[in-house]
Amino acid sequence: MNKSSKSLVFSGVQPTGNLHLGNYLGAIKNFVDLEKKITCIFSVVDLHAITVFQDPSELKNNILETTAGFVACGLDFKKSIIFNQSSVSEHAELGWVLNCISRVGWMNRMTQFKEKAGKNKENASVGLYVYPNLMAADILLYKATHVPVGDDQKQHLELTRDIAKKFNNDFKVNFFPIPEPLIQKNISRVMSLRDGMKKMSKSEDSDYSRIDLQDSEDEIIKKIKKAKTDSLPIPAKLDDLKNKPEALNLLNIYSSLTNKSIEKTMENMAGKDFSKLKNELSDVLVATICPIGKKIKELKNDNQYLQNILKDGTNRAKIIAKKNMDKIKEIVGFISY
Ligand code: AQP
Repeated sequence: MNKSSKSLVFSGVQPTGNLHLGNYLGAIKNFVDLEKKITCIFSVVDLHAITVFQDPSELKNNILETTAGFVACGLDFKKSIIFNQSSVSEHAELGWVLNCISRVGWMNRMTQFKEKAGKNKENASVGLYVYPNLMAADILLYKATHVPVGDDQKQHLELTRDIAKKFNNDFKVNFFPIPEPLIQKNISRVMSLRDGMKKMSKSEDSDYSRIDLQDSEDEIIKKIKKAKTDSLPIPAKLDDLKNKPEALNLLNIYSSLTNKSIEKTMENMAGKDFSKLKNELSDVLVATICPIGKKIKELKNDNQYLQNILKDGTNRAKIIAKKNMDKIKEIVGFISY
């Protein structure tokens, strides 16, 4: 990562239910490393969550629970700005401006909309369709230079870069930096434990497809035991896992949690049964995830504490958002009073 005094990280997580191992390894673990080196803004992106209907009282709980998840995973809310997106109205304001910069043809290429809307796309919300423009607004509002995300968000990041370039070009300014994605090298996409071709996700029906950060030790052990693998021993070469996505996924998860390369893990595990890997993986998952889950549960008992974190973060985010939005309005040609 090329760091300069202007470097700034932005990333968001939707409050749509239990955080899972994919959110942790693909995004939040990276946030914790980054905040040690660079100014970071992390948002609980509630405006994104409502692109699919959310029960209002559940949404409130989920906003607080996601905040608890950030803190439990090790984020320092005194250092980084942690806030919920809807409390800084400039996100929606810039989202509209960017709706007018972004092109319908660009939107139509977004694969996540196609996946999420499925066959029923005529009935999907317009918000779900223009979600990537709001994501671009989240990032560009703070003139963020780096965005840590899972591999599933890569296409939206590319769109953000196109929108930033088009805005700068249309208005003949050099206002928005072109943000760089920061995608975990050793594990960019954690896959479902039941189907190695699908990403681990909150909305997948089967609980056995994912490890939630609040799972108990027993649940983790049971889920890993039931995870799909291979009847043959672990091969020595990565190439031999080409058609075995579930087996590769478990090895990737284990490598990421133990901070080893997949090649090193395979060197150590070659010839052993997958049951051996499953035992070791369960141990390392229990050691990593259970303390986080315990902390989330503790923090959830103190809503006021969590609300204070969001309130303080909102005040700090608003200062940057207002300053940049005022400038954007001036560039676009609006009159502000
Ligand atoms: N399986 C995954 N592997 C790696 N990274 C992942 N992320 C999500 N799933 C995986 C990353 O986590 C961050 C926050 O994701 P999000 O909650 O904002 O949205 P999402 O990608 O829509 O998460 P889900 O679990 O898949 O939710 P649903 O089921 O509601 O769609 C992002 O950086 C994302 O890349």
